[in-house]
Amino acid sequence: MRLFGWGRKKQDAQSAEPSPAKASASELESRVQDGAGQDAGKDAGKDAGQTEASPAEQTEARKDERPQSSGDQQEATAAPAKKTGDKPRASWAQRLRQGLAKSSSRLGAGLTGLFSGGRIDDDALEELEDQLIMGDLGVEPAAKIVAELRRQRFGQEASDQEFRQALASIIADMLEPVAYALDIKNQHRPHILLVTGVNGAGKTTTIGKLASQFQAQGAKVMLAAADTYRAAAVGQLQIWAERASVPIVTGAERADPAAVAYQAVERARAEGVDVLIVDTAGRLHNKADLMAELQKIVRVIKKLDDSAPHDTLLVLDATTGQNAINQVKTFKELIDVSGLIVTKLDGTARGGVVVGLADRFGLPIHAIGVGEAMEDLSPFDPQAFAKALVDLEE
Ligand SMILES: Nc1nc2c(ncn2[C@@H]2O[C@H](COP(=O)(O)OP(=O)(O)O)[C@@H](O)[C@H]2O)c(=O)[nH]1
Ligand SMILES: [Mg+2]
Repeated sequence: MRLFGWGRKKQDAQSAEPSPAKASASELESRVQDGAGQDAGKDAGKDAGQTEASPAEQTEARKDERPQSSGDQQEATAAPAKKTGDKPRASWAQRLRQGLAKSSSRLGAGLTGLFSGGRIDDDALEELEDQLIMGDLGVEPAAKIVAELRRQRFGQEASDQEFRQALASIIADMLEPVAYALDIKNQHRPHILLVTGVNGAGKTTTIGKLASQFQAQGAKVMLAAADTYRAAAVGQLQIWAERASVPIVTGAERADPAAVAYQAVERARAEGVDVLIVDTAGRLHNKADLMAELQKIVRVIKKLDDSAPHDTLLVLDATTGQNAINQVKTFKELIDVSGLIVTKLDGTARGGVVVGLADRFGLPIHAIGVGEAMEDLSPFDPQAFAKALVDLEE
């Protein structure tokens, strides 16, 4: 049984719309029965009183409290999909377009000169390849895209719009195989997400966004501050925990991160937490240190749950462009990365790197971030992404 709307593969999302509400209702019932609901009250504050309300009432209650708990930022993604599903999608599409504006204006400007009323000939394709490489898609993906466009449309005349459509559809096809929303099942409780990535990649911010979105969908969430390398890192996660009204497990400064993770798993189990998200340090003295630390965290978590971590996410900063590719290579050597989240697509013209990541590694891309607010993280939608990237209107 899948618990959360967020946790379903995109392909399932349309067909199974009403089920998450049902699932979380029975889930909440069983929580109340086993007494875990009361514990939630201690830490998660506002959610406690809602465990006995009907799902509909909970939805309303959450909507009402949103502005108080975290500013007015959660509207779009926090609204449960069962309502209509349309509005949040539309506003995400807008934010995605705005977010990708720098990338698409770089690529889009190049395309405009290329294809206006022209024919898809050798010159145009060659120029397109250059534009794609300059747009940070990477040399190989650029060559593949051009080869496919050549195969489909060589010699044809096409309007600017038709060129962009053909291009977007080829790019979307390349992205489709890696577009998996995070698949949180209640088969593991807690479902443990280990979040890794270099310093500044956006780990803590992403954890905060995930926590608030899971929470808004009825999950009981807990955070673990296992980035003990800098005191500020714990404080930053604490702020996100408060904003999302979720409990957090911390240790003293320079505490053993594995010990923090261990305590968090113990407590999450005792309290019937659905999703435990573990923050980690991204910068230690050297690569060997980092590997030792991450592996120790994993080892210690496994003592309590052999199947954990259930997801090992690598957070990547899109502004680093092709360097993101190197980061994946490095982290794959350090730890068993199960999926990627790409952040800061709003701050860069290098959004094309997402295509390179998809093509190069085939690792799931679970979500992308286009800003610092709660709702600026969303499951990765290849069609919308490809269209926004080539500056094609919906
Ligand atoms: N513009 C933008 N900034 C982001 C995004 N994600 C994270 N940030 C910012 O990037 C900086 C580093 O993020 P942080 O979560 O602390 O990274 P960490 O070191 O990996 O935990 C912070 O200032 C965040 O607000 C995003 O999607 N867009
Ligand atoms: Mg951090």
